[in-house]
Amino acid sequence: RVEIPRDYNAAHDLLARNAARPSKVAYIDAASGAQLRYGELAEQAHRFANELRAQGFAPESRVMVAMLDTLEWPVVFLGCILAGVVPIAANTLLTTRDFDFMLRDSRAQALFVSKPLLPVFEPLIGQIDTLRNVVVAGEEAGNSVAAMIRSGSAQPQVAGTCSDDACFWLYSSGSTGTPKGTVHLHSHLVQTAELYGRAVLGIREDDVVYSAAKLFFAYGLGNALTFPMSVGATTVLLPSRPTPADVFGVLRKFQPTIFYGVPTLYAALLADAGRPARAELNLRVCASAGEALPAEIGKRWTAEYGCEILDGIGSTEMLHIFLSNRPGRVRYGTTGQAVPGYELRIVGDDGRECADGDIGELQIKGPTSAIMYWNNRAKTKATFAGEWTRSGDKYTRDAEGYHTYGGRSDDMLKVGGIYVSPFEVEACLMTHPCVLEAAVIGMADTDELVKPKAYVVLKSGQSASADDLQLHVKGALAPYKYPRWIEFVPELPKTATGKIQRFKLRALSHA
Ligand code: 3SK
Repeated sequence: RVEIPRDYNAAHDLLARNAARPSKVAYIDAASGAQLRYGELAEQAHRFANELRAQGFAPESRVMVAMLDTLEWPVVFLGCILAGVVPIAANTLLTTRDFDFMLRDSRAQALFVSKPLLPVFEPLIGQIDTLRNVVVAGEEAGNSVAAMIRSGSAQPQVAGTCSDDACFWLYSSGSTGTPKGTVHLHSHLVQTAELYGRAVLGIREDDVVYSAAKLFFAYGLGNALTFPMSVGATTVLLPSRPTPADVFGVLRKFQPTIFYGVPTLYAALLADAGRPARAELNLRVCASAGEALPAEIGKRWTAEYGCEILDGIGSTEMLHIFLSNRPGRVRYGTTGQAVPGYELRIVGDDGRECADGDIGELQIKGPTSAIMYWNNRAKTKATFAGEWTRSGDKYTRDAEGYHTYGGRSDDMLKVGGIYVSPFEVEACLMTHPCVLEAAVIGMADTDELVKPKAYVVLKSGQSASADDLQLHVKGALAPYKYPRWIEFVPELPKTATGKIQRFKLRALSHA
Protein backbone atom coordinates (compact mmCIF):
# COMPACT_ATOMS: atom_id res chain seq x y z
CA ARG A 1 0.00 0.00 0.00
CA VAL A 2 1.20 3.47 -0.87
CA GLU A 3 0.05 6.21 1.48
CA ILE A 4 -1.07 9.38 -0.31
CA PRO A 5 -1.88 12.39 1.89
CA ARG A 6 -5.34 13.91 1.69
CA ASP A 7 -4.08 17.33 0.50
CA TYR A 8 -2.20 16.30 -2.58
CA ASN A 9 -1.33 17.38 -6.09
CA ALA A 10 0.17 14.70 -8.34
CA ALA A 11 2.27 17.08 -10.46
CA HIS A 12 3.63 18.82 -7.38
CA ASP A 13 4.63 15.42 -5.93
CA LEU A 14 6.42 14.33 -9.14
CA LEU A 15 8.28 17.63 -9.43
CA ALA A 16 9.11 17.83 -5.70
CA ARG A 17 10.72 14.38 -5.88
CA ASN A 18 13.28 15.93 -8.23
CA ALA A 19 13.79 19.29 -6.55
CA ALA A 20 17.24 18.24 -5.38
CA ARG A 21 18.44 17.31 -8.89
CA PRO A 22 17.69 20.48 -10.96
CA SER A 23 20.52 19.91 -13.42
CA LYS A 24 19.80 16.25 -14.09
CA VAL A 25 18.38 15.68 -17.60
CA ALA A 26 14.72 14.71 -17.30
CA TYR A 27 13.86 14.52 -21.01
CA ILE A 28 15.71 14.25 -24.31
CA ASP A 29 13.97 14.83 -27.63
CA ALA A 30 15.47 12.15 -29.87
CA ALA A 31 14.57 14.06 -33.04
CA SER A 32 16.26 17.37 -32.19
CA GLY A 33 18.62 16.26 -29.43
CA ALA A 34 17.20 19.04 -27.20
CA GLN A 35 17.22 18.36 -23.48
CA LEU A 36 15.06 19.48 -20.57
CA ARG A 37 16.57 19.35 -17.09
CA TYR A 38 14.46 18.65 -13.99
CA GLY A 39 14.88 22.27 -12.82
CA GLU A 40 13.74 23.58 -16.22
CA LEU A 41 10.81 21.17 -16.28
CA ALA A 42 9.62 22.43 -12.88
CA GLU A 43 10.03 26.07 -13.85
CA GLN A 44 8.29 25.69 -17.20
CA ALA A 45 5.42 23.66 -15.73
CA HIS A 46 4.85 26.39 -13.09
CA ARG A 47 5.01 29.15 -15.68
CA PHE A 48 2.50 27.27 -17.83
CA ALA A 49 0.21 26.70 -14.82
CA ASN A 50 0.36 30.39 -13.88
CA GLU A 51 -0.44 31.45 -17.44
CA LEU A 52 -3.44 29.06 -17.47
CA ARG A 53 -4.68 30.76 -14.30
CA ALA A 54 -4.02 34.20 -15.75
CA GLN A 55 -6.11 33.25 -18.79
CA GLY A 56 -9.00 32.28 -16.51
CA PHE A 57 -8.84 28.48 -16.56
CA ALA A 58 -10.35 27.46 -13.23
CA PRO A 59 -9.57 24.26 -11.31
CA GLU A 60 -11.66 21.35 -12.63
CA SER A 61 -12.02 22.88 -16.08
CA ARG A 62 -10.89 20.46 -18.77
CA VAL A 63 -8.48 20.91 -21.66
CA MET A 64 -7.41 18.52 -24.41
CA VAL A 65 -3.75 17.70 -25.04
CA ALA A 66 -3.28 16.33 -28.57
CA MET A 67 0.46 16.54 -28.82
CA LEU A 68 3.36 14.54 -30.19
CA ASP A 69 5.95 13.24 -27.74
CA THR A 70 8.12 16.37 -27.45
CA LEU A 71 9.62 18.24 -24.50
CA GLU A 72 6.46 20.38 -24.29
CA TRP A 73 4.24 17.36 -23.50
CA PRO A 74 5.31 16.88 -19.85
CA VAL A 75 5.33 20.67 -19.34
CA VAL A 76 1.72 21.03 -20.52
CA PHE A 77 0.42 17.93 -18.73
CA LEU A 78 2.10 18.74 -15.39
CA GLY A 79 1.35 22.45 -15.72
CA CYS A 80 -2.37 21.75 -16.10
CA ILE A 81 -2.34 19.49 -13.05
CA LEU A 82 -0.43 22.07 -10.97
CA ALA A 83 -3.24 24.54 -11.78
CA GLY A 84 -5.93 21.97 -10.92
CA VAL A 85 -6.99 22.02 -14.60
CA VAL A 86 -7.78 18.52 -15.88
CA PRO A 87 -5.80 17.53 -19.00
CA ILE A 88 -7.30 14.98 -21.38
CA ALA A 89 -4.46 13.20 -23.14
CA ALA A 90 -5.74 12.38 -26.62
CA ASN A 91 -4.64 9.68 -29.02
CA THR A 92 -3.01 11.66 -31.83
CA LEU A 93 -3.75 8.91 -34.38
CA LEU A 94 -7.52 9.50 -34.34
CA THR A 95 -9.72 11.28 -36.87
CA THR A 96 -11.59 14.60 -36.95
CA ARG A 97 -14.80 12.71 -36.19
CA ASP A 98 -13.28 11.10 -33.08
CA PHE A 99 -11.95 14.45 -31.82
CA ASP A 100 -15.28 16.14 -32.52
CA PHE A 101 -16.94 13.63 -30.19
CA MET A 102 -14.25 13.91 -27.52
CA LEU A 103 -14.17 17.72 -27.48
CA ARG A 104 -17.96 17.96 -27.19
CA ASP A 105 -18.26 15.09 -24.69
CA SER A 106 -15.57 16.52 -22.40
CA ARG A 107 -16.43 20.20 -22.94
CA ALA A 108 -12.72 20.86 -23.08
CA GLN A 109 -12.16 24.62 -22.93
CA ALA A 110 -8.77 24.59 -24.61
CA LEU A 111 -6.92 22.44 -27.06
CA PHE A 112 -3.13 22.14 -26.98
CA VAL A 113 -2.22 20.70 -30.34
CA SER A 114 1.08 19.95 -32.10
CA LYS A 115 1.44 21.93 -35.32
CA PRO A 116 1.56 18.85 -37.61
CA LEU A 117 -1.80 17.69 -36.16
CA LEU A 118 -3.60 21.01 -36.77
CA PRO A 119 -5.17 19.97 -40.13
CA VAL A 120 -7.13 17.19 -38.37
CA PHE A 121 -8.58 19.74 -35.92
CA GLU A 122 -9.11 22.62 -38.35
CA PRO A 123 -12.67 21.58 -39.37
CA LEU A 124 -13.65 21.74 -35.67
CA ILE A 125 -12.18 25.13 -34.80
CA GLY A 126 -14.96 27.66 -34.27
CA GLN A 127 -17.61 24.92 -34.40
CA ILE A 128 -17.61 23.86 -30.74
CA ASP A 129 -19.02 26.46 -28.33
CA THR A 130 -17.18 25.17 -25.26
CA LEU A 131 -13.75 25.21 -26.94
CA ARG A 132 -12.53 28.75 -26.39
CA ASN A 133 -8.80 28.53 -27.03
CA VAL A 134 -6.58 26.59 -29.45
CA VAL A 135 -2.89 26.72 -28.60
CA VAL A 136 -0.21 25.35 -30.89
CA ALA A 137 2.74 23.31 -29.64
CA GLY A 138 5.99 23.17 -31.58
CA GLU A 139 6.15 26.80 -32.57
CA GLU A 140 7.48 29.91 -30.88
CA ALA A 141 5.22 32.69 -32.15
CA GLY A 142 1.48 33.38 -31.91
CA ASN A 143 -0.84 31.59 -29.55
CA SER A 144 1.64 28.87 -28.70
CA VAL A 145 2.64 26.71 -25.76
CA ALA A 146 6.08 28.36 -25.92
CA ALA A 147 4.49 31.83 -25.61
CA MET A 148 2.41 30.68 -22.65
CA ILE A 149 5.53 29.41 -20.91
CA ARG A 150 7.32 32.70 -21.63
CA SER A 151 4.42 34.82 -20.31
CA GLY A 152 3.61 32.91 -17.12
CA SER A 153 5.07 33.88 -13.78
CA ALA A 154 7.74 31.52 -12.45
CA GLN A 155 6.40 31.82 -8.89
CA PRO A 156 5.50 28.26 -7.79
CA GLN A 157 1.83 28.01 -6.89
CA VAL A 158 -0.06 24.73 -6.54
CA ALA A 159 -3.84 24.35 -6.74
CA GLY A 160 -5.39 23.17 -3.48
CA THR A 161 -6.33 19.75 -4.81
CA CYS A 162 -6.89 16.61 -2.76
CA SER A 163 -5.91 13.03 -3.54
CA ASP A 164 -9.50 12.22 -4.59
CA ASP A 165 -9.84 15.14 -7.02
CA ALA A 166 -10.11 14.40 -10.73
CA CYS A 167 -6.57 14.79 -12.07
CA PHE A 168 -6.62 13.82 -15.76
CA TRP A 169 -8.64 11.82 -18.26
CA LEU A 170 -7.80 9.35 -20.97
CA TYR A 171 -10.29 8.21 -23.58
CA SER A 172 -10.75 4.45 -23.70
CA SER A 173 -11.99 2.82 -26.94
CA GLY A 174 -15.54 1.51 -26.90
CA SER A 175 -16.96 -1.42 -28.86
CA THR A 176 -19.51 0.90 -30.46
CA GLY A 177 -16.69 3.09 -31.71
CA THR A 178 -17.57 5.83 -29.22
CA PRO A 179 -14.67 6.48 -26.85
CA LYS A 180 -15.27 6.71 -23.10
CA GLY A 181 -13.77 9.53 -21.01
CA THR A 182 -11.99 7.68 -18.22
CA VAL A 183 -11.53 9.85 -15.14
CA HIS A 184 -8.42 9.34 -12.99
CA LEU A 185 -7.59 10.88 -9.62
CA HIS A 186 -4.49 12.65 -8.30
CA SER A 187 -3.61 9.64 -6.15
CA HIS A 188 -3.39 7.25 -9.12
CA LEU A 189 -0.23 8.30 -10.98
CA VAL A 190 2.27 7.82 -8.20
CA GLN A 191 0.66 4.58 -7.04
CA THR A 192 1.30 2.98 -10.45
CA ALA A 193 4.91 4.15 -10.18
CA GLU A 194 5.37 2.55 -6.78
CA LEU A 195 3.44 -0.66 -7.43
CA TYR A 196 4.70 -1.48 -10.93
CA GLY A 197 7.47 0.97 -11.86
CA ARG A 198 9.51 0.52 -8.72
CA ALA A 199 8.42 -2.90 -7.44
CA VAL A 200 8.25 -4.81 -10.75
CA LEU A 201 10.57 -2.97 -13.14
CA GLY A 202 12.92 -1.86 -10.41
CA ILE A 203 13.26 1.57 -12.04
CA ARG A 204 15.93 3.75 -10.44
CA GLU A 205 17.57 7.15 -10.76
CA ASP A 206 20.41 6.03 -13.05
CA ASP A 207 18.01 4.53 -15.63
CA VAL A 208 17.52 5.98 -19.09
CA VAL A 209 14.09 4.95 -20.38
CA TYR A 210 12.48 4.88 -23.79
CA SER A 211 8.85 3.96 -24.41
CA ALA A 212 7.75 3.26 -27.97
CA ALA A 213 4.18 3.62 -26.64
CA LYS A 214 3.38 7.34 -26.75
CA LEU A 215 2.62 9.49 -23.71
CA PHE A 216 -1.09 9.73 -24.56
CA PHE A 217 -1.57 6.00 -23.95
CA ALA A 218 -1.98 4.95 -20.32
CA TYR A 219 0.93 2.57 -20.91
CA GLY A 220 3.18 5.34 -22.28
CA LEU A 221 2.15 7.86 -19.61
CA GLY A 222 3.40 5.59 -16.84
CA ASN A 223 6.44 4.42 -18.80
CA ALA A 224 7.71 7.82 -19.89
CA LEU A 225 6.37 10.26 -17.31
CA THR A 226 5.25 8.86 -13.97
CA PHE A 227 7.83 6.10 -13.48
CA PRO A 228 10.98 7.98 -14.51
CA MET A 229 9.89 11.16 -12.72
CA SER A 230 9.09 9.21 -9.56
CA VAL A 231 12.80 8.32 -9.21
CA GLY A 232 14.60 11.02 -11.20
CA ALA A 233 15.51 8.91 -14.23
CA THR A 234 16.06 10.29 -17.77
CA THR A 235 13.47 9.72 -20.53
CA VAL A 236 14.03 9.78 -24.28
CA LEU A 237 11.03 10.97 -26.33
CA LEU A 238 10.56 10.29 -30.03
CA PRO A 239 7.92 12.52 -31.64
CA SER A 240 7.52 10.38 -34.79
CA ARG A 241 6.07 6.92 -35.36
CA PRO A 242 8.34 4.27 -33.82
CA THR A 243 9.57 2.47 -36.94
CA PRO A 244 12.13 -0.30 -36.32
CA ALA A 245 14.90 1.90 -37.77
CA ASP A 246 14.01 4.81 -35.48
CA VAL A 247 13.59 2.61 -32.39
CA PHE A 248 16.96 0.99 -32.95
CA GLY A 249 18.35 4.47 -33.64
CA VAL A 250 17.18 5.57 -30.17
CA LEU A 251 18.44 2.38 -28.51
CA ARG A 252 21.86 2.79 -30.15
CA LYS A 253 22.30 6.53 -29.66
CA PHE A 254 20.85 7.12 -26.19
CA GLN A 255 21.62 3.69 -24.66
CA PRO A 256 18.36 3.29 -22.69
CA THR A 257 18.48 0.78 -19.88
CA ILE A 258 14.69 0.28 -19.88
CA PHE A 259 12.69 -0.18 -23.08
CA TYR A 260 8.93 -0.52 -23.26
CA GLY A 261 7.29 -1.87 -26.41
CA VAL A 262 4.32 -3.83 -27.66
CA PRO A 263 4.53 -7.34 -29.16
CA THR A 264 3.93 -6.15 -32.73
CA LEU A 265 6.94 -3.86 -32.40
CA TYR A 266 9.17 -6.52 -30.82
CA ALA A 267 8.28 -8.80 -33.78
CA ALA A 268 9.13 -6.03 -36.27
CA LEU A 269 12.41 -5.28 -34.47
CA LEU A 270 13.42 -8.94 -34.58
CA ALA A 271 12.61 -9.05 -38.31
CA ASP A 272 14.65 -5.92 -39.06
CA ALA A 273 17.71 -6.67 -41.16
CA GLY A 274 19.56 -3.66 -39.73
CA ARG A 275 19.12 -4.69 -36.11
CA PRO A 276 22.06 -4.00 -33.81
CA ALA A 277 24.22 -6.58 -32.12
CA ARG A 278 23.65 -7.18 -28.42
CA ALA A 279 26.87 -5.37 -27.45
CA GLU A 280 25.67 -2.17 -29.13
CA LEU A 281 22.77 -1.81 -26.67
CA ASN A 282 22.61 -1.27 -22.92
CA LEU A 283 19.25 -2.82 -22.06
CA ARG A 284 18.60 -3.90 -18.49
CA VAL A 285 14.81 -4.39 -18.55
CA CYS A 286 12.31 -4.69 -21.41
CA ALA A 287 8.57 -4.51 -20.86
CA SER A 288 5.67 -5.44 -23.10
CA ALA A 289 1.93 -4.86 -22.86
CA GLY A 290 -0.97 -4.00 -25.12
CA GLU A 291 -1.51 -7.51 -26.47
CA ALA A 292 -0.36 -10.94 -25.37
CA LEU A 293 3.31 -11.51 -26.16
CA PRO A 294 3.77 -14.70 -28.21
CA ALA A 295 6.25 -16.95 -26.40
CA GLU A 296 8.39 -17.30 -29.50
CA ILE A 297 8.98 -13.54 -29.75
CA GLY A 298 9.98 -13.35 -26.09
CA LYS A 299 12.42 -16.23 -26.46
CA ARG A 300 13.98 -14.85 -29.63
CA TRP A 301 14.40 -11.39 -28.08
CA THR A 302 16.09 -12.83 -24.99
CA ALA A 303 18.36 -15.00 -27.15
CA GLU A 304 19.32 -12.00 -29.29
CA TYR A 305 19.63 -9.25 -26.67
CA GLY A 306 20.21 -11.18 -23.43
CA CYS A 307 17.38 -9.32 -21.74
CA GLU A 308 14.02 -10.74 -20.71
CA ILE A 309 10.78 -9.13 -21.83
CA LEU A 310 8.42 -8.68 -18.88
CA ASP A 311 5.02 -9.25 -20.48
CA GLY A 312 2.15 -7.73 -18.54
CA ILE A 313 -1.34 -6.39 -18.95
CA GLY A 314 -2.86 -3.15 -17.81
CA SER A 315 -5.77 -1.04 -18.90
CA THR A 316 -6.78 2.55 -19.33
CA GLU A 317 -9.28 1.92 -16.54
CA MET A 318 -6.63 0.67 -14.08
CA LEU A 319 -4.10 3.20 -15.45
CA HIS A 320 -1.20 0.78 -15.69
CA ILE A 321 -0.07 -2.82 -15.35
CA PHE A 322 -1.68 -4.97 -12.65
CA LEU A 323 -0.58 -8.42 -13.87
CA SER A 324 2.98 -9.05 -15.00
CA ASN A 325 5.94 -11.33 -15.30
CA ARG A 326 8.84 -10.48 -12.96
CA PRO A 327 12.56 -10.27 -13.56
CA GLY A 328 14.15 -13.69 -13.10
CA ARG A 329 10.89 -15.62 -13.15
CA VAL A 330 9.51 -14.92 -16.60
CA ARG A 331 7.32 -17.61 -18.12
CA TYR A 332 6.88 -16.79 -21.77
CA GLY A 333 3.39 -17.52 -23.05
CA THR A 334 1.88 -16.23 -19.78
CA THR A 335 1.13 -12.70 -18.55
CA GLY A 336 2.69 -13.58 -15.20
CA GLN A 337 1.38 -13.02 -11.69
CA ALA A 338 -0.64 -10.31 -9.92
CA VAL A 339 1.36 -7.14 -9.27
CA PRO A 340 1.49 -6.76 -5.44
CA GLY A 341 -1.02 -4.10 -4.43
CA TYR A 342 -3.62 -5.48 -6.85
CA GLU A 343 -5.97 -8.39 -6.21
CA LEU A 344 -7.14 -10.42 -9.18
CA ARG A 345 -9.99 -12.88 -9.61
CA ILE A 346 -11.28 -14.86 -12.54
CA VAL A 347 -15.06 -14.99 -12.79
CA GLY A 348 -17.10 -17.47 -14.84
CA ASP A 349 -20.28 -16.78 -16.82
CA ASP A 350 -22.27 -17.90 -13.75
CA GLY A 351 -20.74 -15.02 -11.73
CA ARG A 352 -18.70 -17.38 -9.53
CA GLU A 353 -14.96 -17.35 -9.09
CA CYS A 354 -13.26 -19.94 -11.32
CA ALA A 355 -11.03 -22.72 -10.05
CA ASP A 356 -7.42 -22.83 -11.26
CA GLY A 357 -7.34 -23.88 -14.89
CA ASP A 358 -10.89 -22.70 -15.68
CA ILE A 359 -11.37 -19.79 -18.03
CA GLY A 360 -13.31 -16.68 -17.04
CA GLU A 361 -13.18 -12.92 -17.03
CA LEU A 362 -10.26 -11.27 -15.23
CA GLN A 363 -11.38 -8.71 -12.64
CA ILE A 364 -9.10 -6.38 -10.73
CA LYS A 365 -9.24 -4.70 -7.34
CA GLY A 366 -6.65 -2.01 -6.70
CA PRO A 367 -6.02 1.60 -5.77
CA THR A 368 -5.71 3.03 -9.30
CA SER A 369 -9.11 2.18 -10.78
CA ALA A 370 -10.72 5.09 -12.65
CA ILE A 371 -13.79 6.49 -10.95
CA MET A 372 -16.10 6.51 -13.97
CA TYR A 373 -16.65 6.95 -17.66
CA TRP A 374 -17.76 10.54 -18.17
CA ASN A 375 -21.38 10.97 -19.29
CA ASN A 376 -21.84 7.21 -19.45
CA ARG A 377 -23.62 5.81 -16.42
CA ALA A 378 -24.55 2.47 -18.01
CA LYS A 379 -20.99 1.60 -19.07
CA THR A 380 -19.62 2.91 -15.77
CA LYS A 381 -21.90 0.53 -13.86
CA ALA A 382 -21.06 -2.38 -16.14
CA THR A 383 -17.27 -1.93 -15.76
CA PHE A 384 -16.69 -0.53 -12.28
CA ALA A 385 -18.52 -3.06 -10.13
CA GLY A 386 -17.88 -1.77 -6.60
CA GLU A 387 -14.28 -2.52 -5.66
CA TRP A 388 -13.78 -4.73 -8.70
CA THR A 389 -13.09 -3.52 -12.20
CA ARG A 390 -14.01 -5.80 -15.09
CA SER A 391 -11.27 -6.14 -17.70
CA GLY A 392 -13.24 -7.81 -20.51
CA ASP A 393 -10.22 -10.13 -20.92
CA LYS A 394 -10.51 -13.89 -20.49
CA TYR A 395 -7.81 -15.65 -18.50
CA THR A 396 -6.90 -18.91 -16.82
CA ARG A 397 -4.65 -19.08 -13.74
CA ASP A 398 -2.45 -21.99 -12.69
CA ALA A 399 -1.65 -23.15 -9.17
CA GLU A 400 1.40 -20.85 -9.00
CA GLY A 401 -0.64 -17.79 -9.93
CA TYR A 402 0.61 -17.46 -13.52
CA HIS A 403 -2.13 -16.19 -15.82
CA THR A 404 -2.61 -17.15 -19.46
CA TYR A 405 -4.58 -14.94 -21.86
CA GLY A 406 -7.63 -16.54 -23.49
CA GLY A 407 -9.11 -13.75 -25.66
CA ARG A 408 -11.68 -10.99 -25.09
CA SER A 409 -15.14 -11.50 -23.63
CA ASP A 410 -16.49 -8.92 -26.07
CA ASP A 411 -15.55 -8.80 -29.75
CA MET A 412 -12.92 -6.06 -29.35
CA LEU A 413 -9.53 -6.65 -30.97
CA LYS A 414 -6.18 -5.50 -29.65
CA VAL A 415 -4.07 -4.54 -32.68
CA GLY A 416 -0.50 -3.49 -32.05
CA GLY A 417 -1.55 -2.74 -28.48
CA ILE A 418 -4.50 -0.52 -29.43
CA TYR A 419 -8.17 -1.48 -29.25
CA VAL A 420 -10.07 -1.81 -32.51
CA SER A 421 -13.82 -2.28 -32.58
CA PRO A 422 -14.80 -4.76 -35.33
CA PHE A 423 -18.22 -3.08 -35.45
CA GLU A 424 -16.70 0.29 -36.29
CA VAL A 425 -14.64 -1.25 -39.12
CA GLU A 426 -17.70 -3.12 -40.43
CA ALA A 427 -19.81 0.05 -40.36
CA CYS A 428 -17.07 1.87 -42.25
CA LEU A 429 -16.78 -0.89 -44.90
CA MET A 430 -20.53 -0.68 -45.40
CA THR A 431 -20.29 3.00 -46.31
CA HIS A 432 -18.39 1.93 -49.46
CA PRO A 433 -20.85 2.07 -52.36
CA CYS A 434 -20.04 -1.48 -53.54
CA VAL A 435 -20.35 -3.21 -50.15
CA LEU A 436 -23.56 -4.94 -49.10
CA GLU A 437 -22.40 -6.53 -45.85
CA ALA A 438 -19.19 -6.95 -43.88
CA ALA A 439 -18.03 -8.83 -40.82
CA VAL A 440 -14.69 -8.26 -39.12
CA ILE A 441 -12.86 -10.70 -36.88
CA GLY A 442 -9.32 -10.99 -35.48
CA MET A 443 -6.91 -13.29 -37.27
CA ALA A 444 -3.40 -14.21 -36.12
CA ASP A 445 -0.53 -13.35 -38.48
CA THR A 446 2.63 -15.44 -38.83
CA ASP A 447 3.93 -14.03 -35.51
CA GLU A 448 0.69 -15.08 -33.75
CA LEU A 449 -0.32 -11.41 -33.43
CA VAL A 450 -3.95 -10.53 -34.05
CA LYS A 451 -4.96 -8.18 -36.87
CA PRO A 452 -8.43 -7.36 -38.32
CA LYS A 453 -9.70 -9.51 -41.18
CA ALA A 454 -12.88 -8.59 -43.08
CA TYR A 455 -15.34 -10.89 -44.82
CA VAL A 456 -17.18 -8.82 -47.40
CA VAL A 457 -20.30 -9.41 -49.50
CA LEU A 458 -20.41 -7.08 -52.51
CA LYS A 459 -23.67 -5.67 -53.90
CA SER A 460 -24.87 -7.57 -56.93
CA GLY A 461 -23.21 -6.33 -60.12
CA GLN A 462 -20.58 -4.29 -58.20
CA SER A 463 -16.88 -4.88 -58.07
CA ALA A 464 -14.22 -3.55 -55.73
CA SER A 465 -10.78 -4.81 -54.90
CA ALA A 466 -9.32 -5.48 -51.44
CA ASP A 467 -7.04 -2.48 -52.03
CA ASP A 468 -10.04 -0.22 -52.72
CA LEU A 469 -11.72 -1.26 -49.49
CA GLN A 470 -8.55 -1.00 -47.43
CA LEU A 471 -7.95 2.53 -48.73
CA HIS A 472 -11.56 3.41 -47.97
CA VAL A 473 -11.15 2.36 -44.31
CA LYS A 474 -7.76 4.05 -43.97
CA GLY A 475 -9.29 7.27 -45.27
CA ALA A 476 -12.24 7.26 -42.88
CA LEU A 477 -10.90 5.77 -39.63
CA ALA A 478 -7.63 5.92 -37.74
CA PRO A 479 -5.37 4.05 -40.20
CA TYR A 480 -4.29 1.30 -37.74
CA LYS A 481 -7.90 0.01 -37.82
CA TYR A 482 -7.88 -1.10 -41.49
CA PRO A 483 -8.42 -4.82 -42.23
CA ARG A 484 -5.10 -6.43 -43.18
CA TRP A 485 -6.93 -9.15 -45.13
CA ILE A 486 -10.21 -8.98 -47.05
CA GLU A 487 -12.02 -12.09 -48.20
CA PHE A 488 -14.95 -11.71 -50.59
CA VAL A 489 -17.77 -14.17 -49.83
CA PRO A 490 -21.22 -14.70 -51.38
CA GLU A 491 -22.94 -14.45 -47.99
CA LEU A 492 -22.17 -14.20 -44.27
CA PRO A 493 -23.12 -16.99 -41.84
CA LYS A 494 -26.10 -15.81 -39.76
CA THR A 495 -28.49 -17.06 -37.11
CA ALA A 496 -32.20 -17.41 -37.85
CA THR A 497 -32.66 -13.91 -36.43
CA GLY A 498 -30.02 -12.46 -38.77
CA LYS A 499 -27.12 -12.10 -36.30
CA ILE A 500 -23.69 -12.66 -37.84
CA GLN A 501 -22.12 -15.87 -36.55
CA ARG A 502 -18.60 -14.60 -35.97
CA PHE A 503 -17.51 -17.87 -34.37
CA LYS A 504 -18.04 -19.56 -37.78
CA LEU A 505 -15.86 -16.94 -39.46
CA ARG A 506 -13.23 -17.38 -36.74
CA ALA A 507 -13.28 -21.13 -37.36
CA LEU A 508 -12.93 -20.50 -41.11
CA SER A 509 -9.95 -18.23 -40.55
CA HIS A 510 -8.21 -20.93 -38.50
CA ALA A 511 -8.93 -23.69 -41.04
O1 3SK B 1 -2.68 -2.54 -22.96
C1 3SK B 1 -2.17 -2.69 -21.85
O2 3SK B 1 -1.82 -3.81 -21.45
C2 3SK B 1 -1.93 -1.49 -20.96
C3 3SK B 1 -0.85 -1.49 -20.15
C4 3SK B 1 -0.62 -0.43 -19.32
C5 3SK B 1 -1.46 0.62 -19.30
C6 3SK B 1 -2.55 0.63 -20.12
C7 3SK B 1 -2.80 -0.43 -20.96
C8 3SK B 1 -4.02 -0.37 -21.84
